[in-house]
This record gives sequence, structure tokens and C-alpha cells, in this order.
Amino acid sequence: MKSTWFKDSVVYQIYPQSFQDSNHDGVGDLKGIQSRLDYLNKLGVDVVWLNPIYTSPNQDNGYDIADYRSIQSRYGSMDDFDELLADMHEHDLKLIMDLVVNHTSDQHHWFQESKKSKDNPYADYYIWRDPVDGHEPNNWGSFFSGPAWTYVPERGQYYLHLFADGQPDLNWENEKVREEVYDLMRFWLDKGVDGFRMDVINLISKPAGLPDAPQAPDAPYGNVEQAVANGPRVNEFLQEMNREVLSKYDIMTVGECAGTTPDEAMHYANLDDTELNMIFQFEHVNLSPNENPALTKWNDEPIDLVELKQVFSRWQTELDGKAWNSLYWNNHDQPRAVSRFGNDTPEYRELAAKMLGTILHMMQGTPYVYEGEELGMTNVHFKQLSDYEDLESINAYHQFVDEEQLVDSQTMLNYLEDRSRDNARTPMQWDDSTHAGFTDATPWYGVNPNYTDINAKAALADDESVFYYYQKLIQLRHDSELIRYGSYRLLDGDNPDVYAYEREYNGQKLVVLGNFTDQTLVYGAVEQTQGKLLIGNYDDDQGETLRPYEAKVYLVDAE
Ligand code: ISL
Repeated sequence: MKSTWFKDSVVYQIYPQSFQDSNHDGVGDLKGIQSRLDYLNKLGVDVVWLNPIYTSPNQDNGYDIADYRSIQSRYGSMDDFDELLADMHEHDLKLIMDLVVNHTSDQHHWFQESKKSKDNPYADYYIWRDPVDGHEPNNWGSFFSGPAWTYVPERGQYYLHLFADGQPDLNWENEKVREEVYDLMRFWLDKGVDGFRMDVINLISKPAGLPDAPQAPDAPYGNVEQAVANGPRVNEFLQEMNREVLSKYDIMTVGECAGTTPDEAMHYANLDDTELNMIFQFEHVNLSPNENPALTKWNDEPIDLVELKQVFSRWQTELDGKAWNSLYWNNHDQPRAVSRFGNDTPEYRELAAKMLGTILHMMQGTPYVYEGEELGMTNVHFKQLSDYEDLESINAYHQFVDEEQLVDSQTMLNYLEDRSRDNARTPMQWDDSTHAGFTDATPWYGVNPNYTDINAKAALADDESVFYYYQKLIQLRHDSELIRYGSYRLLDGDNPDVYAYEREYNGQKLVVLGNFTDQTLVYGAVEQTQGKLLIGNYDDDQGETLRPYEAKVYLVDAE
């Protein structure tokens, strides 16, 4: 396998408004990020992915971009950005930007022009359709509830928005639109940024004729992900983007691709480098959906470990030697890893966070750490609707409780507590001072009350912290081709309590074990006692006894 830097890197994701405020307005900003680069160096990560920082009305926290070439003023100026990028490079950190080009904001001047008439220069930049019998052109529902179409009287037409009404979808069939996108990409790459995370990039090519989507019996609209994901021209568009732009720079790319299987990933993330370097697949984070398909992801059931192992193992083995994986437990759209997949009670939180880190960081692929994950930050456990900020959560509550009456209020609040994106968006917990050292003003969003115990200052003062454990996991990966490139084999797949797998490379083998329960188990199915313990989350090794949430990694000679 050819070694390239994206394969050898660990990426740290920063949600700018929640990372570090520097100018006392309660919102994180670029100078705040710059003040924390030493912290990132200490952790040992190689690349930073910044969620969108461009000018935006923030209907969807920056994923609705009004100007791709300017910095949103609450984050700072373009000079601040240039300084941050230079300082990151000084710190040996690469920077990848969020590229959101499935849609723009409705405030973008392209859309402001487009909606005026059917014959202006931007008329065809978006996806406009005539009403059908006085209604929406098809049954598509928005990812954020309600129909995916909004009527504009000036044009007498509907425009398509797979997300909020303020996020109109760009028309990728229009060559001019594609050229605009390639141009804005060059603008950032010529500044020296090191790549892109591409938002919902597998939704850019819509099926010809925009046919109705499959619709679950109780669901008010058709499932737009099933209708649009991995559309007819998406690979062609990405190949064109690769030829025109990506291939001309030494950068990394990761495409966000919900609803994608390993077979499709072979194209997107192929090793010949004709499209992207890797994708974010969603199969593990979409486990334990509601049994009523109309409610999709909204649920509060724990995951089934056997299913989780099947998902990861399929991606690990099917992509091996053909495409490259990204590895993540959580991000700004997902609940906190330790709460969703582990155990966030005070007794087990740190053990579970380290165990999850071990299982993920020993796999083949590029690991992503979401801000605060390295501290074992937890879900916020909100109890009432007024605590939520994210439009996805708020709209889903109204749709399923008030309009469709598919669930009662308390049940939906339980679902939000478990799955809401807001769990990931509370401010970074730096220390135990007011507002956790994130800001000295009123924060734009409340700090998780557990910040007095869970914070970076406490973690840095404790040799046994989740932080230092992650530091060691990252160091091990940097030092080991076996961890980066070894093949993967699942062990004991039916075991409902333990995740066990091996990696193998050049005559050496790793055995990775994780106890996903709060019980002490006897687990002797592998030759672990003959190997050298590389890392573990207890301070001694009791051989076949696996204590609650224990994780161990052994290095053994392969036969
Ligand atoms: O999580 C989902 C819906 O609950 C996914 O199906 C969906 O693809 C995901 O939300 C897409 O996320 C990305 O695009 C959104 C933005 O709100 C997210 O923050 C971003 O990560 C629209 O730009």
C-alpha cells in the first residue's frame, strides 16, 4: 500500500462556535482556536477539520452559506483566518475546511437572483419545478421535517431544499454551478488549506425526473435519503472535480455520505485517487433506529454489540486494499460517544471512553476525534424542549408529537435526550471556572453542568486521564505500520459483550479486546496472554479476566 499523509493522520474536529471564545461575546472564534494549538500539539493530532466558518444567517449553524469567500464576523476576519492557517502550519497541523455545496443559504446572492424570475443569469442555479395540481412536485420530505419544497410566488414555482427552507439545493446539472464550486474551492486551496470535508456530497446528483421517494406507512413524506443518495451522476461529478481541482493540490478529502454501502465507497474512496480519499459512512451511527420507520433515527434504545461489530467488520474487510476508511464515533451531528456506545455514569465513564477509543483507533483508516471526546465529554441530558437549540430536534418534536401524534411528549423528549445533535454542541470544557473557561461572557449555548469534574485542566493534571490515553493511542498509530495498514479479522463475532479483533501485517499481529459491559467477564478465546500488552485501561493485566469496560491491545508474533 502506498503511504500518503491522509492515511497516517489523526484528525481533530472543531465546532468553532463551541470551542473557545476570545473576544468576550460568548461565541467561539478563530483567535480562540489559535490560542489552543499547543493543546492540540500535546494531544498529538495531525489535522484539524473546522466546521463552516463562512458568512451565514445560521439557520443551520453555518451549514447555510451566504458567501463562500468571507468569514462570518462573529468568528473573526479573513486576516484572522490567514493568521490561524499560518500558525497551524507552524504547529505542524494541517487544516481542512467544510465544503457545503449541495446547497447554499437562501441569502446567497445566487439564490436572491435566482428566485426573481425564470430568465435571469442565475435562474438555473437551483432546482425549480412547477406545482403539480397546485401542490409540491413530489412527496419528498426535508431532513429537518416538513416538505422538501417551498413555493416562491415571484417565480410561480417551488424550489427544492433537502434540508431547511433556508438551504436551497444547488443544481449540479448546470455546468456553471459546477464551475462556481470549483472556483471557490481553488480560492481556499490557493490560500494553502490542506483539504475539505464535503458536506452531504453524495446528495448532489438528483435522480432524473425527481420521482416520488419510498414512504413509510405513518410517515408524512417520502424518505429523501433513499431517493437521492448516490444519485446517477455523483461519481462523474466527483471525477470532474478531482480532475479540475483536487488532483492539482497535495490535500486530503473526506465526503460525508449517509446511506452508502462499502460497494459504493469503493468508487468514492478508491485508492487510484480519482474521486475522494475517504468517506464518512453512517451505518454504525444509524444502528438502533426506531422500530417505526416514520420516526427514523429518533429512539433511546442502546446499540446491539453484535450488529455494531458486523458493521465495522464489513467496512474494515471490504475496503481493505481497495479503498480507505474514516473512523469516527461521533461528530457535531451525533450524541457523545461515551453516552451512546459506552457508559457515562461517574463510575464507568473514563473506562468506557478509553475502551471506545481503543476499539476505534486500532482499526484501519483515518481516525477522527470530535472536540471533547478526548476528555470523555458526555451528553448533556436535557429534560425539556426549551433546552434545545438545533432546528432538527425542535422540528422533529413538533412534527412527531404535535402534528402527527406518533409519540407522546415524554417519549420524544427521551429520544431527544439520547440522540439530539445538541448533545455535541455544548461548549468545550476547558477548566472548572464559570462557563468552563470557554467564555467569560454569557455563552451562546449553556455549558454541560458536569464541567466542574470533566474538563481539560483536570485531565492534563491526571496521568490516568482519558486525554493521556488518547495521546498514547495516537502515538501508537504514528509509530506502527501494523496499526495503520494491517489487515483486520473479527474474532468471536457472536459474543454480545466483547469486541475482539486482530490486525496482521508483515508477520506481526495485534489482538484488540474491549468489554462493552459493566460486568467482569472471563474471556479466554484468544492467545492474548502470550503477547506483549501495548496499551490497556486498567493498571494491571489479569489475563483472561476482563473487568467492566476493560480494553487491552496485545502485540503477538503471527505464525
Ligand atoms: O444526521 C442526519 C439526519 O438526521 C443525516 O441523515 C444527514 O445526512 C446529516 O444531518 C447531514 O449533515 C450535514 O449536512 C447538514 C448539516 O445540518 C449537518 O450539520 C451536516 O453535518 C446540512 O448541511
